[in-house]
Amino acid sequence: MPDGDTIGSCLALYRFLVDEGHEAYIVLDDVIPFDVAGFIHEPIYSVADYDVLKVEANLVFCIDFSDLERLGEKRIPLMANLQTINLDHHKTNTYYATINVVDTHASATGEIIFDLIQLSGLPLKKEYAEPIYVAISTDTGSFKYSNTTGRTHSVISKLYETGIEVADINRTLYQNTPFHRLRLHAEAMNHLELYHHNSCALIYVSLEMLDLCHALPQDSDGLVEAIRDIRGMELVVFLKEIEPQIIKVSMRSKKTIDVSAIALGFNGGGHKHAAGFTLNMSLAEALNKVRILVGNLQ
Ligand SMILES: [Mn+2]
Repeated sequence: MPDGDTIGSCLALYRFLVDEGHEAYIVLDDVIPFDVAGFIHEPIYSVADYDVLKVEANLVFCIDFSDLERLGEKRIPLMANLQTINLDHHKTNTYYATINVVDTHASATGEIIFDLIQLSGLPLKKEYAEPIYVAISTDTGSFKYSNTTGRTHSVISKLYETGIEVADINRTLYQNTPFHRLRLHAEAMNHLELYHHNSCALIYVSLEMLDLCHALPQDSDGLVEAIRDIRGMELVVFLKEIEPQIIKVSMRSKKTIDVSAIALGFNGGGHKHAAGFTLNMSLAEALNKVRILVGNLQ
C-alpha cells in the first residue's frame, strides 16, 4: 500500500508539474490510507483508468519504490518503451530507470522532491510544501527515526516559511483513528508471541480477524510500530494474511538488527529498521517459518 511519503511526494511533484504547464497524471493502483486521503484534491487514476485515457506519455516518474516488481508484472513491458525517472531513498533500490535519483541519505522521497523544486529555482508554494511535510513526517515517524537528520529539519523549516498549518496537518495524520482499527489491534495483541526475553515479538493479522473486527486490511497499519515501541523490544515481525496463500511479512527493529538484510534473503527489501517480504504459503506455514527465523536470531 502506498504510504504518506509515496502519496505526499506524488502530490507535490504533480502540483509542481501542472503549475509549470505540464499535463500530468497520478497513477496509483492501490488503497489510499485514511490518514493521507484528506490531503488529496486531485484525480488519482488506477492503471485500468489510465489505460482507458490512452495518454501518450513521454516520461514516467517512479516515486518511492525500490524495484519494478513493486509495480506488478503487467506494467514492466509498458514502461520499457518510455523514459523513466526513479526518485527514491531506499537503499535496496535497483536503479531500474533511465535516470535514477536515489538518495539513501534523504529521510523521505519527499526530501528529494523538495530538492528538485529548489533546483528548478521556482518558488516553493504552500501547495507543494504541505504534501512534502506529510511525506517527511510520516516516513520519519514524526521526526523520531534515525533517518531524521539536521538537513531534514532544515527542509522542514523551509516548508514552514510557505505558511503550512502544521497543527492541522498533524491532526489529520495522527488524531484520526477509526475505532475498528483499535479493535483489530486489540485482537492481534491477544495473539502476540514473545521471544528472547521479550526483545523479539511476532504478531499477525488473519483474514478471520479482519472479519471479526469489521476491519479493513489497512487497519493493521501502525500495529507493528506500536509493538516495536514497547520497552526492551528490538525486533517485531508482523505477518499479514492478504489472501489465503499470500502472507506479507513486515519487520521493524529498534537498534542493532538490520531487517533489510533479513528481507533480502526472502527476495524482499527495505531499510535497516523497516523492511519486508512476501511468503506464498498458508498463514500457519508462514507463522512456523517465521517462528524458526526469530527463534534462531541472536
Ligand atoms: Mn519513503
